[in-house]
Amino acid sequence: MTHADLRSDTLRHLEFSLGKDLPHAHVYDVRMALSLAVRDRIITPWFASTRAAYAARGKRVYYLSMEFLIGRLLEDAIVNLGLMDEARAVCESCGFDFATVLANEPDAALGNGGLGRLAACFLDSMSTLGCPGHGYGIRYEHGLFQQRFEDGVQIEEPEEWLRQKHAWEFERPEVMYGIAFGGHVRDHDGRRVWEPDEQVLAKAHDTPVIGWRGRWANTLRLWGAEAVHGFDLAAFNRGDYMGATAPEALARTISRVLYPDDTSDAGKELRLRQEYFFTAASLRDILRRFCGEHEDLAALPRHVAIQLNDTHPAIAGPELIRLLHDEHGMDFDTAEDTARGCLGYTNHTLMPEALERWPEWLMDRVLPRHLEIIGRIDEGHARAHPHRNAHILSDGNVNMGELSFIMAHKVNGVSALHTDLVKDTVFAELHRLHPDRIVNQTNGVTPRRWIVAANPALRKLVGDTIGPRWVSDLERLSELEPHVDDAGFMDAYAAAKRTNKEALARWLRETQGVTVNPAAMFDIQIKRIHEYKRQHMNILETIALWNAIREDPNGEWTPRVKIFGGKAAPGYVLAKEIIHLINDVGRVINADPVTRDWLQVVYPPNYNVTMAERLIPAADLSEQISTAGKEASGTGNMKFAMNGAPTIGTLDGANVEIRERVGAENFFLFGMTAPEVVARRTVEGHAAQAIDASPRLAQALEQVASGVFSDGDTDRYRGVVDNLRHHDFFVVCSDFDGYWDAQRRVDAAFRDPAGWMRMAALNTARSGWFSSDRTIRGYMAEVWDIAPLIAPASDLAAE
Ligand code: T68
Repeated sequence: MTHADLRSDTLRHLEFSLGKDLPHAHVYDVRMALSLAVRDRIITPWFASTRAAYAARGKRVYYLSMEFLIGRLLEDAIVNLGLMDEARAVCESCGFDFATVLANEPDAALGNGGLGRLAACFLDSMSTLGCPGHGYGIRYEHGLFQQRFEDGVQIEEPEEWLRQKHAWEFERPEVMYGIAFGGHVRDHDGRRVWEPDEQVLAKAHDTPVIGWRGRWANTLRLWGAEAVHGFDLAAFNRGDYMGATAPEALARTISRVLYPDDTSDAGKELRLRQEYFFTAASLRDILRRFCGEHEDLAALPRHVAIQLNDTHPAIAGPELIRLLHDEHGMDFDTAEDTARGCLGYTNHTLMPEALERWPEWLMDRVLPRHLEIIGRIDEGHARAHPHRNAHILSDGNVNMGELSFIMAHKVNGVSALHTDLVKDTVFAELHRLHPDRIVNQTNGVTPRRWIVAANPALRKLVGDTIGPRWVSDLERLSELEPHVDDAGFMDAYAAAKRTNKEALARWLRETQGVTVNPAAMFDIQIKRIHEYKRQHMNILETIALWNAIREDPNGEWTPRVKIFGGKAAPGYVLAKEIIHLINDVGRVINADPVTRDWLQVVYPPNYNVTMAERLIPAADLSEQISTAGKEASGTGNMKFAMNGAPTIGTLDGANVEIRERVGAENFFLFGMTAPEVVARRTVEGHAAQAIDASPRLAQALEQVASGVFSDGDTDRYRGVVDNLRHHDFFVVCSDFDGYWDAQRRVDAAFRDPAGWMRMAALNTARSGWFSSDRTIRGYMAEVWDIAPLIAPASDLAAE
């Protein structure tokens, strides 16, 4: 395909799909027209993949996730289709800057953080590998809230990504299911029959997901909620205009918002309804597809693998049993075994407050038949394991973790350490009863988005050095390793990093009005704000560093820009206090002429996928400093490493595996191990002890408490300070000195530019294992038992 084709298709869409001619086109029109022209090029491989999947009569994977944090899609599609140069030329020939056109696309924030972004990376890898499947989720009208700062305080505003037409989706009004809620269960001739009292329609919206070089495309199917009878004409005719639209508004609430909560179950009935809504619609769709091809429902596990992304779709177990038993007449035990044969469950957290539990009374009110089925599953499990001590139903609650475990044939953690902890802690008892069920699948990230699209400078250098095959076979990055001794390569590697840092500096100047020195170390911590991720430890270390520089302004310092990004759940008071503190500290430090050349703090608001794509390629240092045992895996840590930012971090989540692979000498380790953290917590007064032993920490805390950063207000940070001094569950105080020391090792290392760049390049060369292609291969072999339908891309001749 040539540039002329893409241009004429874009102009055709501009005219006939957007109703504009070029002289009057706005950047929106050009972006939409280009998106449609690119989308046209996905259709043929998409159809071909669908046909191939049907022809194979084999197995398909269904990835059920409440969240798909896909971000922008145009550049991704262009990159995968290899249309970069053409697309740029089209924009320029139309008089538009390519980057401006790409930036016009809203960032689809249909997720909170790691869990949602992982689902998006998995879709990309499944399409790249030719693993036939669908992603199933919710088409939220409002994605994760938009964050802005008012005097340093987080303000949440609604996200409006669907104000404009979504260029990538196909609405499927013919694929619509009625999803029932509430009511009662009655006995009819010895059969239990659910008589619900409410129905909401689930309508499908499909987005094709194209893999590398367009060799395969799967579908992301998102459900939108609609009313069965959307408009009450009688009410309207009576003049009750609000009442007339009430049924529609009520039904739509189900797909209205993404819960902005990545820590604890929202505890709301609406959340349970959302979970059932999309799970039930997806299962109906899966069975419809299966029944179109096969007769015998007992064969379901041979054709259907359903993966539960955390417990949010856990109701899939009882719902599938309900469909097979109540509606298709399969006997209960066979239905249960059949469902289990299809289901896999991925655990993403060990934090007790994040494990979903629903009160039985609520489950009974919303899903009465499901509660009965859950009771029967629990009883069956108890009969089979009389001495067990793990219950689905306990203390008036339905434990969704236990339900997911018992209803899945495989359960997985998301990093080696996390999987070990899953076996030893949350599911110790169930693991003892089912010793073969838990497997590990360490997370990964797609190099198409996180290197090829996000870091063109590095992409070019890698391609020029080792050829093009690494993109679909990331372990080939190891071929870069011999080149770290080649001065020419290392100069180019440093130049690529410098280019990215200058681009970030420009963006910070233009959008935040902040001037930073691109020669300074860009030290970045971007992730959801949470006590366990310990952004407050980072800002306390920043204060201590500021104090140290002020005491010895002529000392040997390393210039640093500390960059933060991330949102706090709106109801998480302490996390919001931490955001305020970072902004306050930044305001004071950035105004200090003594330290200005050495230390700056920057916190651009509204961190999202698009901002991550900008920040990660420009990073020198990756902050992965969670309390050991708390971060299930992390995926940002992998993106930083492959983009050449060494980690300062604890032995937590996938940091452990990153360190093993990049080499201990290319990783700044500090802090207690997971067992040491557990032991430390049992020491009475551990925080006070640690503060007493660390004058630096004591001083920084005292400055925060006494109002140095809050215009003398001694109340503002009472929450954070008191928590650290008296409680400190996340052992910030006990890890502080270790963190400080590691940061000084970082300073020293950064003062040797050649040594630092070597470390950065080795991080790139040795992080190929963290491709989500490797992760998906693992799921295919060990959880889904499915083979790809295309040959490995690495078998292809180089382009
Ligand atoms: C993250 N979990 C883990 N949860 O914290 C992270 N939770 O270590 C891991 O790398 C990542 O999952 C992928 O495995 C989350 O992101 C949520 O976002 C979430 C959302 C709703 C409710 C609970």
